[in-house]
Amino acid sequence: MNCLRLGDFSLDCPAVMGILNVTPDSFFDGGKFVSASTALRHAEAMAHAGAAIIDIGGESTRPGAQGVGEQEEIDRVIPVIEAVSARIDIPLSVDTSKPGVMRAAVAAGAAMINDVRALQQEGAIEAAVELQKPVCLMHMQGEPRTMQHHPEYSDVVAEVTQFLRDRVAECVQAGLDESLLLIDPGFGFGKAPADNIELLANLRQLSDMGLPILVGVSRKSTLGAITGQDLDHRLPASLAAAVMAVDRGASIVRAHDVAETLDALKVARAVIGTDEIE
Ligand code: 7PJ
Repeated sequence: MNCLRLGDFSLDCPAVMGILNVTPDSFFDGGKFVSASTALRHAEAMAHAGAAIIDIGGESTRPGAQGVGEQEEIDRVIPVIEAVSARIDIPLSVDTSKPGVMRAAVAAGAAMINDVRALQQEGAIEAAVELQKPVCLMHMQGEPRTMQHHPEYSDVVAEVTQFLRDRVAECVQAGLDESLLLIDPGFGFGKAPADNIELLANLRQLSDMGLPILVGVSRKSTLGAITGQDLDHRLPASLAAAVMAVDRGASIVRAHDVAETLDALKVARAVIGTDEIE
């Protein structure tokens, strides 16, 4: 069963998107894969472990993170995208909000754009329309530097759903076909643990929009709040959350631990059957 075409690739869903942060400050793997050669090795390991996509990011969006300039982000991600796309036959996604980074990344071989700001940065929609690549639109309340200070919702599920509906409508109106869009509730982005849990429990409501759902739950702090485990001990909790998300309609799970997540999704796929996964 295919859930998304990425250029020459069609994905079998539920699929794992492996995370490759080329940042000095990401919350779990910050600083580990900054050079192109270590990044390439990690990308190869994730591809070997069964990742369907590798998501490459040069700006940390962890709570409290400061932004980086466009040129610095380009200098971080482009050599890695070039090195990985030259060596590994796997679609690459670029985790960015900046139009200049989107253009440079696609020119270097990226097949998809993953934007935690849902193309709201100035010029981002125009860049995406020009590039005509699949785009993941994610919900975030506020900005990374301050988003965890006072997240506030009267109905988190309704508000996130409405935001994504509005963004999809604006993107379609601007010239992006719906078939190029994915949606993501943005776990941990301006949300308290109770908000994240409510969103995960009600993820099905997002599938009414008829678009593939991407989720990122890997090692996030809500899992720490639930289990009491620190970052290094959140893999079992991450796998449980991934399976819950797929059971509620998620097509792509963004994860640090590719082999383990893929095994968990295979069990979900065997039990749920692929037909029910849109
Ligand atoms: C997400 C993301 C997510 C999407 C990050 C981390 C924090 N992109 N980028 N969804 N999280 N689409 O790596 O856990 O949840 S950065």
